[in-house]
Amino acid sequence: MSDSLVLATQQGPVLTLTLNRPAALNSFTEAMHQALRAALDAAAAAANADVRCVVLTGAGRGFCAGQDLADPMVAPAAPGEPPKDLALAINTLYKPLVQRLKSMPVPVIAAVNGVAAGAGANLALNCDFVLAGQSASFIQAFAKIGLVPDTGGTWLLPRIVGRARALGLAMLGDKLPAAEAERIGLIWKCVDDAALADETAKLAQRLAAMPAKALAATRAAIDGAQALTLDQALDMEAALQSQLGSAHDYLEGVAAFGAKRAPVFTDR
Ligand code: T3D
Repeated sequence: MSDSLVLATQQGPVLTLTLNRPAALNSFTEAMHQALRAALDAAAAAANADVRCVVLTGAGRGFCAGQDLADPMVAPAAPGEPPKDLALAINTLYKPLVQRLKSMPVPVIAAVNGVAAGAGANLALNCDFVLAGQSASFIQAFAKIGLVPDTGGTWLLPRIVGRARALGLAMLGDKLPAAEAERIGLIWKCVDDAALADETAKLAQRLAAMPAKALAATRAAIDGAQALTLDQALDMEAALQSQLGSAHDYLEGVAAFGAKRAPVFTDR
């Protein structure tokens, strides 16, 4: 297998990015962060109309074990040396990664093929869909090493599963099996391990044929509405419909409906 830290393969309009440090459960080094950002930036580039859905997954038996705790950027300083400031990694690597995911012009699916721990778990939860194999699990590992959930965990967890479960997951750091993650609404779906690739491909191809611009606006609206009053949300919806209603995909969607044919969406 290639020694690239992020493998990119494209099948039709679906780009799959595979985190590729299997010996360390695809934990994040600074270099893997840079490779993933570059791949996501390239997929998002306005000129890149070929990509209409992105899948994130991991090589080997894990999805991502979060920060590589041995990476020089974060590994505890030697005695007598000044402590490392972890905010540097957050501000320069994790925060931009979350912002990149949330501003992708196309849907992003996490295909969680094994353990997703710490920032790896929250990387998955920042995607639009999380599909997980039966043997996968989610661990908010931060408290076990004296940290708080990051990579958006403090924002995401209570919104997805409510405060009680958010605190339970974050303070105990227990392994949450994929089936239980689906049951409590933390993820979209848990499937048999053997079916994960096929189920992911089916969902990705389906999303790729949908109106990307409307899907990206839907993500922004659903997330953004969390901080709005109902009246503000109604105003935001009106503004978005105003923009989308004059775009090609709306005209195409309505025309296709009237003609009883499949629509061909191209806006991005
Ligand atoms: O620090 C900052 O910049 C702030 C940002 C923090 C973000 C974070 O993500 S903090 C949380 C970091 N992640 C963790 O604390 C998880 C640590 N890993 C584990 O708890 C376990 O590895 C797992 C529960 C994820 C999986 O357990 P298991 O038994 O299936 O596998 P293993 O044997 O523990 O790991 C396999 C190998 O991967 C092993 O290497 P070895 O001994 O075979 O050479 C292990 O050391 C390596 N590995 C796993 N996780 C990490 C890692 N190496 C470096 N960093 C890791 N996070």
